[in-house]
Amino acid sequence: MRFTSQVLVCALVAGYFCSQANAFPQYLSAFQAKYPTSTLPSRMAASPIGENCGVCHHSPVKSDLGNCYRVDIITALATMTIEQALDALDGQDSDGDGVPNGMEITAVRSDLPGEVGYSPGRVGPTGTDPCLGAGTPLPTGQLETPPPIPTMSTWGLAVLTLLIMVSATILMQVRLRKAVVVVR
Ligand SMILES: [Ca+2]
Repeated sequence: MRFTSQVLVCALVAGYFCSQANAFPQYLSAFQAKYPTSTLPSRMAASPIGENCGVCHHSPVKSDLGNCYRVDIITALATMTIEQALDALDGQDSDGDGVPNGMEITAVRSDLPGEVGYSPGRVGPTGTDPCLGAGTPLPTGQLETPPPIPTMSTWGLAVLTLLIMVSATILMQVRLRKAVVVVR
């Protein structure tokens, strides 16, 4: 009887961990299906993190809360599927760096030719996680906050306006001179 109970408990525990282990590739597959151009998973595998699960997890510890993106995914999964959760989080900013998740994941990396995507759960030049869980999060060692989109300063806009006005004035003068010559 005791032996039977022990076998049952072992089977349940093994089943739990198997289901947990199987869930991760399923979630990663859903991520890759939604963002097929992103090279983030393979870059996480090549980084000090060492595996593509680092998109969400603190490798090698999978049982902790994970990075900011995973925190949001866990919350969303309470009421929806992984596909719906990824859709719902696409426009949100999980790591609080000012850039929506979907935009981070699909951004072309000017600093890494051929690579696409920043981490939606990590920030800064080392890829640290502002939502630190209980594990041992390794930095990516790469820029994980997209550089700000360059915007034109007020002075730049004023100079551009002045150049356009001067160019238009010169063009009008040239056309007027040609018109005068034709009339004469
Ligand atoms: Ca972000």
